Amino acid sequence: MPKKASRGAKPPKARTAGQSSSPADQKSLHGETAKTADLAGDTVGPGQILSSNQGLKISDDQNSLRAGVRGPTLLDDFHLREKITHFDHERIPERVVHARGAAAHGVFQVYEDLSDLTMAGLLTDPSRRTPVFVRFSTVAGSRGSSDCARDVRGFAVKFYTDEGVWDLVGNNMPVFFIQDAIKFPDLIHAVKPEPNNEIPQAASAHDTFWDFVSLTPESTHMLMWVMSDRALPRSFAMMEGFGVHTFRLVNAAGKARFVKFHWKPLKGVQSLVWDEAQKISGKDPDFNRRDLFEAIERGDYPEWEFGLQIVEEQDEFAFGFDLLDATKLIPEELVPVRRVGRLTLNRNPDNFFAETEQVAFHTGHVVPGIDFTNDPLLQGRLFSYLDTQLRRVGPNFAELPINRPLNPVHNNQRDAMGRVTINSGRVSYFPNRLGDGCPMHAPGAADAFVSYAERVDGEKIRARSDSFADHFSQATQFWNSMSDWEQAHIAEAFAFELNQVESEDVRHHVMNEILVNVADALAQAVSEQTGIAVAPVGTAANPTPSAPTPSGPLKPKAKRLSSPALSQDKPGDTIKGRKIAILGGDGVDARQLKAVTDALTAEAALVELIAPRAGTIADSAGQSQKVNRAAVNAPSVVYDAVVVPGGASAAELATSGLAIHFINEAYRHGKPIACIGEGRALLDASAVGKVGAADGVVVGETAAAIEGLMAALLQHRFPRRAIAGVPA
Ligand code: HDE
Repeated sequence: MPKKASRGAKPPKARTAGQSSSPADQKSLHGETAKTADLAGDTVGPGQILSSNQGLKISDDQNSLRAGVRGPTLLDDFHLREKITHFDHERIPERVVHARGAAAHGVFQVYEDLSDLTMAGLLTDPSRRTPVFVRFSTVAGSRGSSDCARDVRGFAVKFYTDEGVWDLVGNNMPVFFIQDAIKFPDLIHAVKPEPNNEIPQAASAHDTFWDFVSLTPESTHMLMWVMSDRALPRSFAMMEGFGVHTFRLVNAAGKARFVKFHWKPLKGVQSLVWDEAQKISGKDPDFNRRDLFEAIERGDYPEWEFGLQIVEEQDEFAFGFDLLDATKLIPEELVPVRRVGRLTLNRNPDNFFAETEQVAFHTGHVVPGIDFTNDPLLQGRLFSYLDTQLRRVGPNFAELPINRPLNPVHNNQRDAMGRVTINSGRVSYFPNRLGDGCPMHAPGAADAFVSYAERVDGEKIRARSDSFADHFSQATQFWNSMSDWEQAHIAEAFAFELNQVESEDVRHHVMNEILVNVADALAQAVSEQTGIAVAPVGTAANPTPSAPTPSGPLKPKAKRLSSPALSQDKPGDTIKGRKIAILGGDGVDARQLKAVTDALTAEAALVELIAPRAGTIADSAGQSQKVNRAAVNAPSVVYDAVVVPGGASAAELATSGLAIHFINEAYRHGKPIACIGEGRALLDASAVGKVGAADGVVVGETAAAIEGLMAALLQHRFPRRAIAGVPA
């Protein structure tokens, strides 16, 4: 076995744990010849000679074997056949959902001993650094789709604990569309591209999705999240994560409590805006993936605090909703999130396929001290994930380096496609005498898993508890908790999606069986932007509901619900990792350029100098400055803010359509704009110049402009700007 520290402990490019990578294991696999084999991986390096998979040195790999230089290729070219056939088989099935993702290694450490709550070793020993592998994903799109689709983000964490692997397979939203796993194939069929023409890719803005949700009122709360800016994370490092279901923590005395798991990003929760996200999808479809990779490469490690919401068993029914219902969250104001540990991602995968693609999460992977509840969504997931890995990665998926536990595996499972372990001996059954009764059971061992002995008693029925029936109150709570601009973005998102829907029937039902039950203001705003009339159920225009499980209208007291913790309208406390464009050119003011660059990099923000062409420019002091990107390669949408220094370049930029577009677009997307001295010429030439003073638009001399810029960056975006007259 590899040393534990080799998995994500710290940047040194330690190889991902692989049972066969250590000399001891090589020996057990291949006897004395093992020293030549390194099954854990092969890095291209000096002195290596090209060989076939059979170990044969290859003299020429660029010309196939032919009969004469212009003759046919010969069938006995075994090297050509091996190379091409291996290539033909390079792809494995993409994930049926969450196909597009990016991942990183890291480490988790708990702050204090939580043994009062759980016996899980990773949560009781503050000195333990548990290696992790975390994969973020979008749900609906294919592997090659854009990062910035409006969608839920997966947030799946594999903890390689001393007691075995724990997979916490969560999302960046705390609730889900459906209450029962049996509906999942329907939900996914509805949201995926339509089956007749495979359109649209990675988008919920089409008829089948809205048809389904209009008939599934339990999805309303989740719809609110997906139509909010939470569905457009600025960075994986700037989104929250949630275990979604209610789980159980069990301590060594056997006492259980309910728990909701949270991840709180130390960079704060920040989003894109919809127009920006759509444009990034074309300009840089790898936007979030690139951000994650580059941040880790430069040592700006994404971090989250791990949070627990604990509910005592006797309080199971204290909330007015069912803890087993995954369409509900527990407001943080009712049960505070206790921050108990930290996750740090500090190493990029070496190989996307071997790690990010082949990693196989399974909600059934828990460790002693963590257990399930009867949430019917979770219960379905418990078999779905194992099933999907068997099909997608294969029956021996758990043997792959990225999926292996740190501790040894001994059992009587054998064979199947792609088996790596060479089990010796003749015993592969239990009970046995020939193998000394091994591998033995561990009934009394403190670190053995024993399911929580929950009492289960019930009739075999297909029915849902009445306590799952209120589908609108928490949707309204979400709406009530939003600031004015967040509500505006939600209404605009519903309108955008419904304007893509062709069926008037579907549009009508979404409005009159879903939105009217969330909030009048929401229904009204969407109606104005879509032309769909508001005609609630029971009125002459809409006499009967069509949803088979109507929740009934909004409960009057829900109108007062609010959970301020849900709003993103909070200034951040760091600008680490934000990307700022400096628009320059020959003659750019040298002192201003240096001052603003120094101020931003001192705060670990990223600065890119953009000029009309790549290469270098000469600043006002005659010094050569490296251009990071040529203007045509540098759209405003991939930056968080823009700075225009003075100098001779400013007047030239003021005549550039690209530069004017850059400013207009950054303004529309609410981004900080800072013009230093003569840099204001570009602002005046843009449509922003006609708007007059606006939040987050800073004009001044060097020190004042930098001060204003830094404050504006902490605010992230200025979504209340008047943008109607600004084209982009
Ligand atoms: Fe998943 N989900 N899911 N899901 N899910 C998969 O497993 C499934 C659900 C989530 O980065 C699949 O390996 C069912 C909720 C993430 O590899 C599959 C149901 C939550 C990932 C599957 C749900 C999630 C998946 C597809 C309804 C948040 C990506 C490929 C009961 C708590 C993991 C795979 C990765 C992936 C099934 C609902 C999160 C098919 C049946 C709720 C983050 O097994």
